[in-house]
Amino acid sequence: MKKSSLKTTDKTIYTSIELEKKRQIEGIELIPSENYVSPSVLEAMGSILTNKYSEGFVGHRYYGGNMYIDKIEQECIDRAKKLFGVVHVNVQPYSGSPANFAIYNALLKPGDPISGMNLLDGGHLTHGWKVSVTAKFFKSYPYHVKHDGRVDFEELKKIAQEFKPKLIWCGATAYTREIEFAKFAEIADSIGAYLIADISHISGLVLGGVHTSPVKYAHVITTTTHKTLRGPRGAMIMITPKGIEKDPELPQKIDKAIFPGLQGGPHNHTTAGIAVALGEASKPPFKKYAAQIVKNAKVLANEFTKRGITLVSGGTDNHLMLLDLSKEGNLGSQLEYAMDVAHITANKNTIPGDTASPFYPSGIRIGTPAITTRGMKEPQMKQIATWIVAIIDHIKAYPLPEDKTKRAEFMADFKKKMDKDVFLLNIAKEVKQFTVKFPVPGISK
Ligand code: DSN
Repeated sequence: MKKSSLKTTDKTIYTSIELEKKRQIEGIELIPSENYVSPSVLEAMGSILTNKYSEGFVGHRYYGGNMYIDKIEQECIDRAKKLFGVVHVNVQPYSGSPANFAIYNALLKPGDPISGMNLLDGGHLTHGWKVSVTAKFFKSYPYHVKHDGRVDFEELKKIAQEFKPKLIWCGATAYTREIEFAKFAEIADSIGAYLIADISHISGLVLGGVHTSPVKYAHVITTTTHKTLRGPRGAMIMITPKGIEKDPELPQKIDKAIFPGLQGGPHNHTTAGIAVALGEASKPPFKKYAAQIVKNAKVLANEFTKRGITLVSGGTDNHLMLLDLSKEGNLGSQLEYAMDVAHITANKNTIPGDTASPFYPSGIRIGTPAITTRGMKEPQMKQIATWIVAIIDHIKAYPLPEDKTKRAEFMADFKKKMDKDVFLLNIAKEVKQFTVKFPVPGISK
């Protein structure tokens, strides 16, 4: 077949990809769950492996022709087992949510009690938040964080004693402190519950040695592969020695829950990409990378604090921080938009006990994995904080209306103004000049 390229075969999609490339190059990416993959991960993802069906597992497939796919999937599993120090790994979940659904599917019956961190406090939808099927099919008793932004273990103990959850989640999407796996394990073990560590956000930090590993404490670990781990969009489920001790049949239960329980054919190009990312994470530079993520986050957090911005929990131990902008006028949504105009990308986020709403929250979540991949270090963190604080000052004149019915119209109006705002457009120009010095892996202009 003649070699063609998107540029000639599909101009519409080609143009949007090129514009997205430009956005990624010319902007500062601060969404803590995003990253830039290496050219090798991109190559694996864009490969012909996407052509193949492979329902089943290594050596037990429902389709022929899987001799090379088997090698790739086995290599991916072996790398994950060795790196994390676990007994069994399933690398087929399509992403984090299906991985977590598979846990329910494998270990619980509908209606069983569970406990996870409340979404507004930093937890994930699939840990039992009320609009997720995980709260429709199971009885969810969420735990919260205290005023200091740290997990309320006294509350979790009470939940454990009173409702006897069969499964407890630890891990979060917007939690700025070390996950205290040992404390979670003590509570889960006291009632014989499964402890599942969802380390999607921090798996790269765990491999880099800058966050405690959950392996000694949890029975099962889930993680996405595209955040600090810097692989493609996908996920893994890992069973620890402690998990096998509790239930020797866990590997079969988990595998069956993924296929045929929940999914069909695995995404083989993703599996190859995960294997490549794990290979990269096993090399010494990854440790340096992980350490720099945390160093950068601490400097950034300190700069915000010095400039009078309140941070949930007062700082960070990991790759992210949560700016509490309630006193500035519940600025979460406004700041996300204004920063976008200035080519600085972050996401609005609830803060614990938020009085606004998940759609118009009071906070902004900021993280350093992507900018650290570009080679940014401490001096650049100071510059980024300077821009963000200047933007906050600039938009303080636009607090969120108390009247909920007025918010949509207010935001539409605000966006129109910001699109033409010279102050923000000038920052965008400065950001463009600044980012040129920090190449994005895998993207050439
Ligand atoms: N969407 C992810 C995050 O941004 O943290 C969680 O699934």
